[in-house]
Amino acid sequence: MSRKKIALIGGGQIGGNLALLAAQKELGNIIIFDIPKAEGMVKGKALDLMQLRPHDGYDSNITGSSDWNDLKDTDVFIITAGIPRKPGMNREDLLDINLGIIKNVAENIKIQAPNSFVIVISNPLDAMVYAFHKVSEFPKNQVVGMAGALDSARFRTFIAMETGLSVQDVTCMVLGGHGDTMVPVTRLATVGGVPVTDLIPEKRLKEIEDRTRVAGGEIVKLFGNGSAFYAPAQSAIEMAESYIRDKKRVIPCASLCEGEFNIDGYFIGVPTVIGSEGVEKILDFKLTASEREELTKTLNAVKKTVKETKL
Ligand code: A3D
Repeated sequence: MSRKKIALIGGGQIGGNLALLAAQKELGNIIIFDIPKAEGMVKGKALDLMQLRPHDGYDSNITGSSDWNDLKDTDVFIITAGIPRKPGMNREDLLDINLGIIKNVAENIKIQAPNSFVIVISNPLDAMVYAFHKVSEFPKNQVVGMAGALDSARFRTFIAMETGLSVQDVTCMVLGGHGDTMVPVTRLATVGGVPVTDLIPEKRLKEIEDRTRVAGGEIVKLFGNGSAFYAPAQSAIEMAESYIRDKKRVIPCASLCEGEFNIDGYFIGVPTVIGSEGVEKILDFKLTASEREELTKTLNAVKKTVKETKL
């Protein structure tokens, strides 16, 4: 079986970490792609990563490029091309610049690899994945956005920190858009199968939910320049791995809903099965009245940003 070809569009903070993690998991051969001005940077990162492999013996090949022709017949794209937030900015402030970039990337991917599976990370996420889908005209199973995987990992982290229990045993999900209106579904969060509502007082749980909603901003403030990159990279790698190894993991992802959760025509965070067919299924389930209300609120926020794309 030949190795998969994985292209990372954008070789900045997240892109470099994606390359490292994909190599460590030996998901395939990796190309870090960026604009011509950054070609030396991505070629340098690729060479540096090549020289890390002998220690643990990863055989993935890693290269850098700014030539779209090198990406012909790529199996998996992970897109981080664009600019990240600075303190005081919200994700929507990135729309104008990143929209132009995503459109260009979508047109090129359509030419080079029309059968590929595409994971979008660039912000504002829900609008960028929508734009990619519109411009590329890819079937909905081939396009997905990474956000819920990260937001849920943040929620899990805060619950583990609060209880002092292993993060490995914390299960929970965050639904909705990748913004301050996201919906941590606390009712379904458990530690080793025990409901968190029995482990953490309600008031404290509310504070953890609130911290989860603004967890990205908390890191932006600390950095002073740029946004989180380690956890976002790992979250996207989990999704890519599930596709490449046909694991059929259930991961909250921005998937195109066509009736699920009464949402139609929008990419938004919902529990998604990722396997060798890409987005294989959305697992719809019954929400409580207040969860439904929160989901409507987050959907309205997504709709507003999507409208601004004029697509
Ligand atoms: P950064 O380190 O600036 O890397 C972005 C890279 O994209 C740079 O190297 C640019 O040169 C490159 N780039 C710009 N235009 C193009 C183009 N047309 N083709 C190819 N490459 C291009 O940013 P980062 O890696 O920290 O973040 C990347 C994006 O991810 C930003 O939009 C962030 O807001 C977003 N992000 C999303 C999440 C989610 O959970 C959805 C989390 C963290 C960051």
